[in-house]
Amino acid sequence: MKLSPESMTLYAITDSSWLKNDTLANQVELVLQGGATFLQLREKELDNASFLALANEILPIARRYHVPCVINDNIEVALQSGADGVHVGQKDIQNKDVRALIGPDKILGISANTVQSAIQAEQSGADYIGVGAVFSTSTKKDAGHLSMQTLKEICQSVHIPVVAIGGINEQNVMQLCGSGVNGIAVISAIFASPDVQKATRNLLALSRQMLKGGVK
Ligand code: TZP
Ligand code: MG
Repeated sequence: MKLSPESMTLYAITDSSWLKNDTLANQVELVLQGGATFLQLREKELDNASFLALANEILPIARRYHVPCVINDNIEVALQSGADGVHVGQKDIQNKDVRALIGPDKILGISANTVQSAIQAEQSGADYIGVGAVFSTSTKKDAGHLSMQTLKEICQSVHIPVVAIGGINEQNVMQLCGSGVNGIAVISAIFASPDVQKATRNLLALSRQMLKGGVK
């Protein structure tokens, strides 16, 4: 199996716009030391060449920690960098067979926020589904809000791991208890934190607790 459900426990997504006086490579190293179980490079402001250069810099770091690293949206950058896979949204997959483009061995993550799109994503060869926004977030302006009921129904409708995303922080992780998700995906609660390593460690512990059903 190229993707263990456990790798979804704490899925960290980069956003260099939060960087202050550090490099993304250093911040990623701290996040991986903190125990993140999966990494996605999501850099909306970079052109192809800069995104590829960044991927080439970050991938060896993720490899040292044996953490899978996927590229957001950009199939070309994913293939050229030799990343572990790609994560795409519903708009990115319209009229496109991403599985055929990346081949059978790369990880394919697809965003879905309805039961129908989740089932379709699984049928299109997704290895996992990202579902959100489960809480309100200012990181992705066009992310529609999703009820806990829909989240549960999506988890029950597919056979692949589901990771919840959107506005997740230390205060609300436990609300996902019993939803059926395999973990949490987080941008700002990690990368906007003054101490990314500590934030990662705390979120990892909380996610594990949530997955166990809330028992410490
Ligand atoms: N997709 C749905 S919500 C979201 C994405 C990429 C943003 C998540 O960012 P944050 O900062 O963890 O709310
Ligand atoms: Mg996208």
